[in-house]
Order: sequence, then structure tokens, then C-alpha cells
Amino acid sequence: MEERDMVGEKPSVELCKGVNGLDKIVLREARGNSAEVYLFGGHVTSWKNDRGEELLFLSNKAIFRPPKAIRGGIPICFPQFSSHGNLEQHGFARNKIWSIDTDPPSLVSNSLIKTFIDLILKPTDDDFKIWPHSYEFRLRIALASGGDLILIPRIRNTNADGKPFSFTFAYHTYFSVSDISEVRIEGLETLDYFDNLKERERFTEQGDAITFEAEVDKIYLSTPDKIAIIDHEKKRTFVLRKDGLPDAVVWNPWDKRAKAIPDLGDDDYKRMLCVEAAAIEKPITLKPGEEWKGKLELSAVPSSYCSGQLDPQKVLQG
Ligand code: TA6
Repeated sequence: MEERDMVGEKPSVELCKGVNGLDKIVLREARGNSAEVYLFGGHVTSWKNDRGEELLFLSNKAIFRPPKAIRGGIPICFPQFSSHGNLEQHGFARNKIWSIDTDPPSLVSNSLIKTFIDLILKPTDDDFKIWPHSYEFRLRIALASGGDLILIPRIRNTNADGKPFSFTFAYHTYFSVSDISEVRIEGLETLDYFDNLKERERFTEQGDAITFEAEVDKIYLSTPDKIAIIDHEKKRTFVLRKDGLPDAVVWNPWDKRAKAIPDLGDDDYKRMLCVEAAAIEKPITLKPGEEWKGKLELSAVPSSYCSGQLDPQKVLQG
């Protein structure tokens, strides 16, 4: 694998070649946490803690051949979530080759975070035929010193014809879990959701925490800014903190549907769970010159941290 250092001020950010020679950026934070990002899709494919444990699920059958989106990691759904519109499923951002943004406009963020990369996606002439809008989609991907993975998307309408545009958005995050039957989500109970398995009808969640024993494909609406995924067997809790992304999709294909997905192993559904910070119910509309900014911060903490002094409810409230 060919590797070279990028600019000196960011010594732990390296551009190298990944699967099939695709450009990949490796972020290494001083304490040993790391992340990998492909320019194809602006796609995070790996996030590891300081013990080298992988925290994201990536399918062994992932194809890594544009324009087929990579199965696993964090695909970006833009400008359309799922089939909620006329574009291809989940929009085109995950199918495009992004660029490194060498001179991004300043971003107010934690100045202690030194390990990050800025990417940008802009439309080509061909893209105009699919979605007739001019935009700049900037994405900062950062690793905080505690290992948190932070994603900050900024989308600007650069239309010269005075036209606004609307979009829906999701970070289709595949978390790695020990066994889906041992996992529960806290923070979504009692909320309304659209059930994709029941013609997107609207229901209200009745149970306590959300657990899994069959296929699930739901869009929870107006969700809290924090959601916890508790993995009992791994004794690990993922905490999602989000801003500007009111909805949360929960997806697990379970056995039958997993078999029908060519780039997913038959049993992979047991080891993955998608919890996706999103803006779907109310599309975001930008007038020319306007910019939308969101944020997703992912932490992985030992569950003891959540069940003792800091229980899941406290994680969500605190
Ligand atoms: O986010 C859930 C979902 O929209 C499901 O309906 C399911 O199809 C999944 O995404 C995967 O979509 P993909 O296009 O990546 O195969």
C-alpha cells in the first residue's frame, strides 16, 4: 500500500490507497484511536478505539467499486433519503468521488481537536441532469482525543438562477454489535415513527427500550439529541449526539432480507445495527447563498460507565 504524509500540521492524517486502489484517508489520534475515510462516497469505513477494536460494521462482501455504495461504515444519504423522491435510492452523494477540501471556510469547532479531514462534493455537468442544482457539500470528519468520531456536514446552495432547493439527509451508520438479540436502544421509546415495512404508516412506539427479534426499518421522528445503543454482551454503549438531524432511522434487515442483499453476508445482520441520524420528515430547504450545518458525534463507552454512576437515562439526559 502506497502511503504519504499530508500537510505537516496534521501529521496523523494520511492519504493512502485502500481496497481496489481507491483513495483513503487514515486519521490517527495521539492516543491510538483511528478512523478511515474513502473519497469514494466521503464514506467512513472504519472507526477504532485506542485498543484497536473496530466500532463500525463493514461487510466482508462490500464491493468498493464506484458507483456501487460501500456496504457498512457510514454511507451518506443526500439529497434524498431512501426512495422518498425521484432520485436513486439514498441519493447520489454516497456514489460520488469526493475531494479533499484544502481551504474550507472557517468552522467554529473544538480547537483541541487536531485530527480531522475536510472533504467537499460539488456537482459536475452530468450531475445537473440528475439534480439540477448547484451546491457545495463540505464534510469535516474529526477524531477527538477521547476517541469520539465527529462528522460535521455543511451544505450550501450555490444556485446562480435564484432557485431554492430541498433535500433529505441521513448518516446511514452501521454500528458493530456483538449479537443483535443482546442490544437495545434507549432514547426512542414513546416516539412516533414511520414504519417502512408497513407502507410508511405512522405509529407510536409503545414499548420500553427498543430491542430486536425481527426485521426493523423505522424512521423515528423528532428524536432527542442523544440516543444510546447498549450492547450487553460487549458491555459497550454507543452514544449518538446530534444537531440539526431531528429524525433517527433504525434498520436491521434480519435473516430473510439479509440473504437478498448481495453484498451482505447471510448472518451479518446479527453483528450490525444501523441507527441513522437524519433529517427526513421535514426536508431542509435552502435559498441561494444559504447554508445548512449539522453535526453527529459518536462515542463508545464501557457499559459499566452507563449502568453505575452514569446509567443510560443519565447518559441521555446529562
Ligand atoms: O435506512 C434504511 C434503509 O433505507 C432500508 O430501507 C434498507 O433498504 C437500507 O436502508 C439499505 O439500503 P441500501 O440502498 O444501502 O441497500
